[in-house]
Amino acid sequence: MKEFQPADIRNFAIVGHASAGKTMLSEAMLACAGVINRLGSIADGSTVSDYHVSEQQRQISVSASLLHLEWLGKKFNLLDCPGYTDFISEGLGALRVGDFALIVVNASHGVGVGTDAVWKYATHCDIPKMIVVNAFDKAETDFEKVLAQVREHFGANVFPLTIPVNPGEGFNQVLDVPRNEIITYAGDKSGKFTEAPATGAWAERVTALHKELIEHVAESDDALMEKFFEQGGLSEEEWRAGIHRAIQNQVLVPLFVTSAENNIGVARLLDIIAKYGSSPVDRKKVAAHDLEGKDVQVSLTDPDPVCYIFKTMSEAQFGELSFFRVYSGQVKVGSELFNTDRRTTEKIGQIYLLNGKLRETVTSLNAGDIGAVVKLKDTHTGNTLCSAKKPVSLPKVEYPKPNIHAALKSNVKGEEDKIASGLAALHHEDPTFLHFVDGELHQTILSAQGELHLEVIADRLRRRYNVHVDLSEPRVRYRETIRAKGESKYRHKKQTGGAGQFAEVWMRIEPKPRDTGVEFTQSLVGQNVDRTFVPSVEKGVSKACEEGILAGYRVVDVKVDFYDGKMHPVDSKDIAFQIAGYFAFKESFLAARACLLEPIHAVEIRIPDDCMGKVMGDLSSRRGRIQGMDTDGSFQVIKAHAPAKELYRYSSTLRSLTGGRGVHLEEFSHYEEMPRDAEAKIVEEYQKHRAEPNHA
Ligand SMILES: Nc1nc2c(ncn2[C@@H]2O[C@H](COP(=O)(O)OP(=O)(O)OP(=O)(O)O)[C@@H](O)[C@H]2O)c(=O)[nH]1
Ligand SMILES: [Mg+2]
Repeated sequence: MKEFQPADIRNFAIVGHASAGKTMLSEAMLACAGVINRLGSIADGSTVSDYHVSEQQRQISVSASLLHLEWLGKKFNLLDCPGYTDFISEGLGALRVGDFALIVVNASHGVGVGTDAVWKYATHCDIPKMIVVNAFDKAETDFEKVLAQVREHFGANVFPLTIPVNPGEGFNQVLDVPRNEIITYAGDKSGKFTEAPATGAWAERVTALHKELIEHVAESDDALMEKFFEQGGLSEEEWRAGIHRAIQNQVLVPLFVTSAENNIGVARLLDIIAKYGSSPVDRKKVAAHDLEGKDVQVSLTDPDPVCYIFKTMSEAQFGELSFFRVYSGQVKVGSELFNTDRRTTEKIGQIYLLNGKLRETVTSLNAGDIGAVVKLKDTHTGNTLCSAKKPVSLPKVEYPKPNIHAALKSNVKGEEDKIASGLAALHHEDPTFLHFVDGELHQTILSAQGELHLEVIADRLRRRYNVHVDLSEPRVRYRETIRAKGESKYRHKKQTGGAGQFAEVWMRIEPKPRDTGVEFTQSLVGQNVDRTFVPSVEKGVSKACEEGILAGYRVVDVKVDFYDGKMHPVDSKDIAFQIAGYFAFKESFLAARACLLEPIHAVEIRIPDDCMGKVMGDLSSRRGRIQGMDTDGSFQVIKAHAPAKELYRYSSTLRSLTGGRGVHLEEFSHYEEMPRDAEAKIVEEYQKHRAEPNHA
């Protein structure tokens, strides 16, 4: 492939709500440019972009794919991103390295929650947007309605550069506003087209739209505005020169119509991107930090190389691929770059240009370009690679916190190490999920962005690391405590065979305030018990507290006093007092109105106004207690306390209650006594489990 200078590169993220047609649009673009001979399909799992098994099985995108093509002498780097918010990290990384966002809206479904979200993220990344309304081949699509809805969400600057002439079945004609023409696309999905001047009503419409377009363009620049008023319009040359800037400062948000499935409307979209779309030159300088954390700028024209790793992915037969964008300088095969975040040096091996899983090698990449390298030693998503002479670090993408949890269980013994190293490797690829081993409950907890995300992680573990894992509801960390005083005089005596054992422990226990733990004291008087046995008793008590008594959970908030006992001159020894202490505590505990405590989480829920009733009703059925409420525009923010047990997969519930518009955060707050019936159930399950012959 030939070399491209920054002004000839078009980097963009194709984003939008789930199933808008982003992957098909990417496929159609590749077909237009001749990268592929015919369009693949989602149903057959034959698109270039969705080539992973997890994508083909589910018929959705799970991972952002890097694709590239050449159009009108420009190199396009497309990043086809998943629409499901479960895989938001992919879109965030792509928007970060894109020079603009191509937001796809499904003509039948209109603007969805995912559309609003990506608009917001693109704005946050400070990149311009273009909009594609796709699938006008579907019956009952209404262009005016979608346009009005898009404008309602994203403002009056949204302006159609193309309009469907014959939407519905057989859709193949598009009114082209910049050209004043009707474009007819070929029926063979090749993307080829013929042009004819607009006539009749279409001619009138396009003339009016054309005028409006020129006004938009004129608005983007004071000098153009002046000319516009002086001349009563702009010359072709003038408005064409101004359109790029109008898109840059978003005085014009261009909207296009397509049928990706039939490759209609795509070729002219490519034309406009090639001629007027953002290039790396539009963001010549980006903010960064030096090694001391001071603000610096990386300039496109600096000779020293600076790259940002926006994605890493492990591929069969290949090892780990690191996807990067060059922000300055040139990256060459064989060169050494410094990883500022890890403080290590990496040697650049093979550099690849990708089209999904198809790869071609190049020897270097210029500033502004996007590619991938393999087998870096210690470089992960979010790292900066640069010249060791001038180390800088580009700001990392901020990912949302995971808020759905599951326990990961292996059905085969001895796989723990493989699972742990697999999870660590997957986490480097996808920082939006977390994992940790809960030593207390002996389970591995996976926290992710949604149920689908959890499943995809488990799938990847199974496939790549050949382990047999299942997801289940995580066990909850209950606690055990008492509500009254209790006591015991426990005698431990063993005289069968060998040396005997004797110890008697007299103990009193009483409740302590919440979150104060277990306190062990002794108030022995006289010589009934040798003081050397106090630590033995304490050890026995600690063991009982750790094991739990009612249901196998740790004991908390109890004051224990060892106040008297008995011993035997020969048979009393450390182990005897440990055992006596252990059982004395258990006895007193059961005599002290023992109960379970459950963890309560503080949740913050953000939902649209119209979902209040449903969400509040659901919260109260989960034993939630409202702590406060706030308004944020058309959203309500509810703060509440709810038992952890009741919040299992709450993010999925919230999504379905709010049509995907609600989000929540949760974190541990405190422990509380739990309702008797719920407690009885847990105790019963524990007893049943203990009674099983093989229980460990
Ligand atoms: N009729 C029609 N169907 C389309 C069109 N574009 C895509 N589809 C279908 O819509 C479904 C979703 O298309 P995708 O291209 O996978 O959509 P996406 O936006 O990439 O979806 P995610 O990446 O999973 O969010 C598939 O069944 C496509 O065949 C179109 O222009 N017309
Ligand atoms: Mg897709």
